Amino acid sequence: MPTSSPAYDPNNVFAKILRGEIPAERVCDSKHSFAFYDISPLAPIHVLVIPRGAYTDLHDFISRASDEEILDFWKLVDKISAEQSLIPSGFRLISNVGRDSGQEVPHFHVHLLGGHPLGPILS
Ligand code: DGP
Repeated sequence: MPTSSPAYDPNNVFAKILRGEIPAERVCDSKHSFAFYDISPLAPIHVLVIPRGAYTDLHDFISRASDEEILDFWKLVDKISAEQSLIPSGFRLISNVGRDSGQEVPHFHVHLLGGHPLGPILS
């Protein structure tokens, strides 16, 4: 795995979860990725999927992670959507990137939301 970028804050809350310093309700995991329930769910099912590597956001992840890490990550997202019975009813993936998005935690993550009708994305 590559070393972290200068902008990566190793004390962000998801880095602490990965190090086991604070608890999280695990959903499942893989060699390079980890999934857990959001502490403030916005839907009946609200899972966060993160890479184990130190990446700040989507761009950082895609530009620095190995193809193996990237494939592992998206395969885990897909596996969770099936395991949580979100297929065929549907679900939503969101990844906030940077200040304008309101990204709170500077460790790349995808929100996987579902379990009821979600309504228009910009409502
Ligand atoms: P974002 O705004 O995209 O950076 O979303 C960060 C999400 O992380 C937000 O929905 C709340 C969640 N979150 C923050 N701190 C914790 C925590 O300590 N545990 C868990 N499980 N989720 C957290």
